[in-house]
Amino acid sequence: MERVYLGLGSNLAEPLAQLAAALQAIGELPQSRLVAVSSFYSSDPLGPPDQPRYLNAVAALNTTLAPLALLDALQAIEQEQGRQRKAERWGPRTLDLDILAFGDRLIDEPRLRVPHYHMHARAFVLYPLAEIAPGLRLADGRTLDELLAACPFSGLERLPVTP
Ligand code: PH2
Ligand code: MG
Ligand code: MG
Repeated sequence: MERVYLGLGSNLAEPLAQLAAALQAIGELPQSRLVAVSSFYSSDPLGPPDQPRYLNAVAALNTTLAPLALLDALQAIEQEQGRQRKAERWGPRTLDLDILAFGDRLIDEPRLRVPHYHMHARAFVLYPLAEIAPGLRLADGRTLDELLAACPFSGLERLPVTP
């Protein structure tokens, strides 16, 4: 079993329902067990500003799936929930599922880089991650505490209730 951390995001078509459905689907992945889910956070859009606010969360999964098999399964969930891949970088989306960390692996492949390449600068990833993985050390040696210290809690609102 390896411990995987996943970032969830949505800013289209009822983000709350999108994340709830995604968590349900993640909970049904083969060879895997969903072990924790953070609070949900409303966050300023990163990227083009003319898009709705995002709803973000982080989940922890134990799995024996290989990284690319997990990526395939996550992309199938994104597709199932109406994800349309567009050229626009960081544009709006019904569902985005990102592998943030995968055990102690460093992965650098065309389809997958782990630890997630942008997570260090994203409050909407680091603060929910800290709820469910305090003291985490990434495979490249960086600690979550270090990353948090360099990433202010800004543009972020922790929502009181998680469905
Ligand atoms: N995801 C993006 C682009 N911008 N902004 C926020 N607040 N949250 C996201 O999850 C997000 C984003 C592309 O993955
Ligand atoms: Mg993303
Ligand atoms: Mg993504």
